[in-house]
Amino acid sequence: MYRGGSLVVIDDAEDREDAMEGSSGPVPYWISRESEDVDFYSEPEDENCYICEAPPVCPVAGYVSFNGVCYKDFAELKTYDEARQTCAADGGLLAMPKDDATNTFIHNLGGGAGIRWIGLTDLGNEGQFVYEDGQSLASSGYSNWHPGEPNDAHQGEHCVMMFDTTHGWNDATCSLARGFICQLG
Ligand SMILES: [Ca+2]
Ligand SMILES: [Ca+2]
Repeated sequence: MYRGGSLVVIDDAEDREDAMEGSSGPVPYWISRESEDVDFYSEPEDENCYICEAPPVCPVAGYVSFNGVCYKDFAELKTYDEARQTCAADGGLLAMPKDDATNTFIHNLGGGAGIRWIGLTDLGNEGQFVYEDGQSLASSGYSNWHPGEPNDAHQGEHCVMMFDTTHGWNDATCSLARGFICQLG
């Protein structure tokens, strides 16, 4: 029932607000002191009750869950390869948005406050974009290219970034230092 969480006493609405802060999904559980019945979401029946703090949804600090995948926005500027290594150090990959809801979610993680690398390149074959997990963009059924992109401009652009204001995608030079988004799982 406790799923590894710890118990804290909730005496009033303010405590409840504190306990709920930062939680997402079906946590925490309200547990009546008298009955110990588990009651998802609903208000406790008696004023002085317990709440079970669920363990973190994501296994690494700073990550936020969306549709079962944990994402984290990094504002620090890194090249695509450096960004990929940072994600790998957390046990993950650069974020791979494969639908509009996910694309919007990860864009909003950083508040749209900067360009972000996502986990998509055509480093293997020019024009054939592949996600970091090996799935081809063509087979994913989704893309969100900014108008006029990908254009493989300059000396060749093989790494994909998400623009800050539009969250449209642009192929860009992999050695540019930009923010990035990682995902776990
Ligand atoms: Ca290219
Ligand atoms: Ca481009």
